Amino acid sequence: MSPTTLYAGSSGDRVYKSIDAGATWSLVYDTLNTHQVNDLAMDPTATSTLYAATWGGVFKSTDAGASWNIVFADCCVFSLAVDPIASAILYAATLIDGMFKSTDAGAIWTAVNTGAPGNRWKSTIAIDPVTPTTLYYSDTNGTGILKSLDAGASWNAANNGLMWSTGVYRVAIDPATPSTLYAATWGGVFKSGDAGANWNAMATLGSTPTPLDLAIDPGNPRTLYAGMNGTGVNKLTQFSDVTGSMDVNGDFIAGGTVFYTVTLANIGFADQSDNPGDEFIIALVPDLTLVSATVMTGGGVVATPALNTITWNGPIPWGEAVEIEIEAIIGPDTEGQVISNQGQVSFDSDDDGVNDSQRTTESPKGGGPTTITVFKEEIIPTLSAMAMVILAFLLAATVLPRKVGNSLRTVVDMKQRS
Ligand SMILES: [Ca+2]
Ligand SMILES: [Ca+2]
Repeated sequence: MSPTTLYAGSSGDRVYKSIDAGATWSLVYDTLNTHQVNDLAMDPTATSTLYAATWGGVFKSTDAGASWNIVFADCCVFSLAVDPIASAILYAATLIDGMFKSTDAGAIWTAVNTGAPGNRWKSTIAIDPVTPTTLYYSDTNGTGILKSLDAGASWNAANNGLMWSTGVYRVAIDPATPSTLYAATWGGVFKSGDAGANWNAMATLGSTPTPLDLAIDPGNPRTLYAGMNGTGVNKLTQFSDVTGSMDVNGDFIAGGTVFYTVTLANIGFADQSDNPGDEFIIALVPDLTLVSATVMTGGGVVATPALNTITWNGPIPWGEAVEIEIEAIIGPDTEGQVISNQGQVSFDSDDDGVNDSQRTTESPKGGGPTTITVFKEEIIPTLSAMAMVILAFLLAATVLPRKVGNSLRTVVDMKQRS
């Protein structure tokens, strides 16, 4: 393969070729001239074989673009995909008639639209580079993204979480991790980490202007390029962004046992690694005595009772969270006091393997430090006594229903007589 050889399809009816990595371009063939070229595809195993998706159908060249022959006549073909492993298998997405497939390098084409509606404007195909029987099929006026797991035989919607799912210009697949997808939509760029089952908006690539196309940097799949409507290309490098929240439950009395639940959530779009230093640390205030710490979801937690300190180290994949539970005992002579704690989260905001950013944990009950107000002890027996009275009343009512009924009837009878 010659990575300095490029082909470009033009809406002004031409295919151009460059043999110097794009420095100069020449018109390779102009008999496609009544047919706007919407997409070009290359056979990965025979790079002189090219396919062009046009307003007149699919054209094929076997001589690196010198000559072209029509192999599939259709009013409007928007995009093409070639199976990267079995390169005789082709897909063509059309406007009116939906998706077509050829298994013989373009000689015969068959519609493959089970579960997919026709009439799909600006429809595109993305083919999984590792498992080419997995395909994504999008458009801007229909049902958004459809996914096939059986080489186009059937299609199902894959739009969960996708705002403006009816307006999808492109699905791009991370070549290193094909379960990671990006979608350029009317609502901006979205990312999926689970092969299209769920989508999350990437706020840093917004919807104004609309992203019309996407490309992933093959050398660094964290870097995306988005072609924005009218304003050129935006570059986005994805980083991790970790927040911490800390809730507390238990007996809020002197000597009572309490449990803190710490949640470290990676709300960014890159994985947080286990870098040098602690990703989380908290030193409990002296009114608390640390008992233990447990991590529920990965990484390593260390409780050091002598220092009243807990640390956690580990990775947090993007979109995921880690939960740590801390058990402690409230100290004596704390009645009426407010006990306040806040942990510190560290993360790598620029993907250089060094944690450079810190955040403090926030209480889910309104933000800021996580607080306990220690009850005064005399309140507790009062509440217990009340509970006993209610229990005794309920037991009595269950055992003596008939007597209660008679009393009620007596009251009613007396009222009727008066
Ligand atoms: Ca670490
Ligand atoms: Ca860093």
